[in-house]
Amino acid sequence: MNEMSTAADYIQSKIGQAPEIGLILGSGLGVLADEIEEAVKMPYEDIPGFPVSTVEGHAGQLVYGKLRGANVIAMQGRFHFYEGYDMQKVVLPVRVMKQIGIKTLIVTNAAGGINEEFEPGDLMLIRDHINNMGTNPLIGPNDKELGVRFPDLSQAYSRDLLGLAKETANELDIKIQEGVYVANTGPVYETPAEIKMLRVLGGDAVGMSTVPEVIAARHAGLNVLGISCISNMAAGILDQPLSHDEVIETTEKVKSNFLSLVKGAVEKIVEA
Ligand code: R1P
Repeated sequence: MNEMSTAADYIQSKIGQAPEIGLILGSGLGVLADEIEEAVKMPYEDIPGFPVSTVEGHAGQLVYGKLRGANVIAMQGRFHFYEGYDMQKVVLPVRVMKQIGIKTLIVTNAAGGINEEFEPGDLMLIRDHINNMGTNPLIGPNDKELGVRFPDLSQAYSRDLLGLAKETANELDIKIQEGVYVANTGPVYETPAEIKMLRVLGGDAVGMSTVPEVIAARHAGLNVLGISCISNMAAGILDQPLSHDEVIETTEKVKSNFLSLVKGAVEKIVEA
């Protein structure tokens, strides 16, 4: 049995009904998993073949249960390429979540604002992305069981889900931005010159995750909703150094809007 099926079997032995929605919770955003009711928690180290989280703000467990009446499974902590995991490992959880039944993936992250109209603490719905990582999780032999050789990414982020999330934000009176997420490998934050370049290329926010997961999700036919928490302005915009502590502090401040937006979107996805 392959790594994916072994992990999926383990998770299925711990949970009830198949989850409809998978969530990947970014730096400092794991708090959403605490809202899940009737929670079944599975530490990554107990799941066969799973990597473990090494980054602060990433608890390192899967949480299954009910959110606004929907069966969901959330990754409280993700895996980043810069941690030393190869791309196959970075996207393994997405494939496992697909195997256990999810149809929709809500992917979240903490990101630096490139767009100067943004402010730290803003939430940005991801309209599109730029893969600036220099690699891709689909490199290598294509497993036809997972998806096609040449996946179409012309609508990597579902327009329907984007509309539904906007509607949710409006109803809840939550300020919302929309834009393009650029993924770099990290772990360094960008230089001011790189940020200038990314702005010219059309980027609105920058981070070190999400894009590999979204590529694997689209390959697997999942519908994707992406949400960035603008945790700081990217290098060179404000005259101050960047730090992961600041990232975590901002996500803490934006917690209540983030929780309301995601829960509201989940409710609408299930109703749709
Ligand atoms: C840097 O502060 C970390 O925060 C973001 C970056 O990608 C990087 O890992 O984390 P998430 O993308 O996991 O939210």
